[in-house]
Amino acid sequence: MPSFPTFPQNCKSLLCKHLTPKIFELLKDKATANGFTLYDAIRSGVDNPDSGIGVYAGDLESYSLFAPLLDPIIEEYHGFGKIDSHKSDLDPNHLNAPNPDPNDEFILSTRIRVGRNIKDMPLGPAITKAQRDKIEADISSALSSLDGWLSGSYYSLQGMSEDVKAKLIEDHFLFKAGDRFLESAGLNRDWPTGRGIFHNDEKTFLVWINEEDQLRIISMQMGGDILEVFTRLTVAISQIEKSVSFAYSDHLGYITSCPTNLGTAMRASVHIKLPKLSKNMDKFQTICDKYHLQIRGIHGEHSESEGGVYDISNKRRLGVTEVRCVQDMYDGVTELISVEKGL
Ligand code: ADP
Ligand code: ILO
Repeated sequence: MPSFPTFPQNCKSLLCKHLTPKIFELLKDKATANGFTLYDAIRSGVDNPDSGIGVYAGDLESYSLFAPLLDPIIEEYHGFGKIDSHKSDLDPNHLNAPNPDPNDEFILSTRIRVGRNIKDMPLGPAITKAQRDKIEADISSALSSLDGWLSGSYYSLQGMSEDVKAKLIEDHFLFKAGDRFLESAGLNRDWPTGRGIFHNDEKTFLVWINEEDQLRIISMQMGGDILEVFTRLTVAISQIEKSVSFAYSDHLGYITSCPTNLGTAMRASVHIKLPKLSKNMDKFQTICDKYHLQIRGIHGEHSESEGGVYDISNKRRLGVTEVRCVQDMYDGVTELISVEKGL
């Protein structure tokens, strides 16, 4: 095990904040049953001091074995304590979300995704190539048996032409290669084998296989009908759950490789045009903070905004239900639209 890492003075990651020499000494020689060590968990944040969080888990056991480091990070990110428990609610009837932009003036598109990982398998940072390939085969086969509007095809990344890949990424359907945070976490090993995307003809229901999580189940469409997008996602999840068992704990909800995704593993977002409000970033940020929202650029995390269009999504995922995640986004977006209109 390398020695206690040094971080630059301006480092703001939760890893840098919570990894004390005492915790490092306590955990440095521990490894999970899958051989995942403290250093494996923190490598991404050490290599990338501009990380917001900086840690990844290799398996469910990582969350208990490395709890002295991970619990305070989880608590600070989600406001969720060691003895709290997580509850799920995927019932669209509990969501109050009439389209906040019926004339399509502000919201370009809506996307809601959840991360899922296979029960009793290591997570991506600790998985072997054989295990990852098996997941690709099992999940793509389970997805190919879906019918009706859920039916679609699986496209493996390996066989995909560069043109098709570039178009899918440009159109916001496919993940990008080469993320340096995932690279250091060991999530890009054996790239591109074992990875791919399933989607229906309309590309309103998609599943990423073996990216940051083993499944990213996605519902998306143009415009602001958030309820329709959520409803489609809940139907898709329940159909997939008929043939696949996901990693879940009563305390942490759905288990994911990044602690920010624990719980619901849900990110509900809109791409929204806010050219006036975004000229006053302090005001924009204050409204987002009030509704627990995160601002991203339009090509995903760590990307920039273009033409006053932003990706606005729920920040909380653990200790709140799925309905609450979407409601946070909905309530905040409604206020953002109202403020933009008044400017
Ligand atoms: P994740 O959603 O899994 O956290 P990213 O932030 O990297 O991952 O986003 C993945 C892709 O989804 C990117 O191409 C991003 O632009 C696209 N995306 C996210 N939200 C929306 C949205 N509301 N409409 C269209 N595309 C979206
Ligand atoms: N490890 C990166 C990303 C954290 C949150 N995003 C996810 C789950 N993709 C960081 O610490 O900034």
